[in-house]
Amino acid sequence: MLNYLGLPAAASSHAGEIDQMTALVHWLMLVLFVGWGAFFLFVLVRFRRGANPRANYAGAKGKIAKSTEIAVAIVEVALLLFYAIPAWATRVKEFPAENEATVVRVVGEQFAWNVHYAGADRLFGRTDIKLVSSDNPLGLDRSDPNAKDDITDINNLHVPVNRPVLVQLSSKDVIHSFGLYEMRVKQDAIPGMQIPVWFIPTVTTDEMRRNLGQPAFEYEITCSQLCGLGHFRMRGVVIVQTPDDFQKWLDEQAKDLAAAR
Ligand SMILES: [Cu+2]
Repeated sequence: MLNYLGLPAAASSHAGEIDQMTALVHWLMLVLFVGWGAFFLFVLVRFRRGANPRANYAGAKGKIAKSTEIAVAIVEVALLLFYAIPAWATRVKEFPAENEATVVRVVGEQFAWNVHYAGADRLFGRTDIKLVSSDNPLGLDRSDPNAKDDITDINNLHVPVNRPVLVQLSSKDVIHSFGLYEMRVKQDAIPGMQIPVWFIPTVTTDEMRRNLGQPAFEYEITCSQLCGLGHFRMRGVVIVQTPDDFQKWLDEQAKDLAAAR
């Protein structure tokens, strides 16, 4: 719909609203650019040296310029107060209930995204920084009863379609930024903080591949904060599945976990 802006495909329930605001801001900026550009050209001609050999120390008194400036400021304040802030508030004031959402912890590190599901008991197991190793990047304490069924993964975020996804986002080392372009999600991951971010994916990966005619398409997780030398390779994928496929994946993970024990 808003393809003229070159936006990525939209695949979440709130994407349309964000795109509308992006378009609105672009149009406003275009009007300002043309308006102020024309004013600048006018001033160049009007106050050229040839027509004004002596400087006027009182300066020019332009009513139109002043009222235009005030009008632009009012429009900008209105956009912020009545559009941008309320739109942001709907994202950060209320979060989906945990029992109605796919709750997943995502922990950024140099240079990967660790993914942690609570498993069948819906309780996240204890994690401890002392247990962090290359085999256990989340430092998950498997001796904790809540951790027994926990599923972990790296750079692969499986989620079911049309159900809220509640990501509890944090970082192990430096500030990263969790960017899902097709979902119109971007949130900094900050060490020492757990920040909730949510979205409702509306198009499965398979469906999007068909829609775009790109069989290899993936919803990418990009780190959108320059976080170190390997920043460029800090990428993951979101695999949006049908509820059945997602459940199948969860069951497989649980089976692998039981086999490993
Ligand atoms: Cu990063």
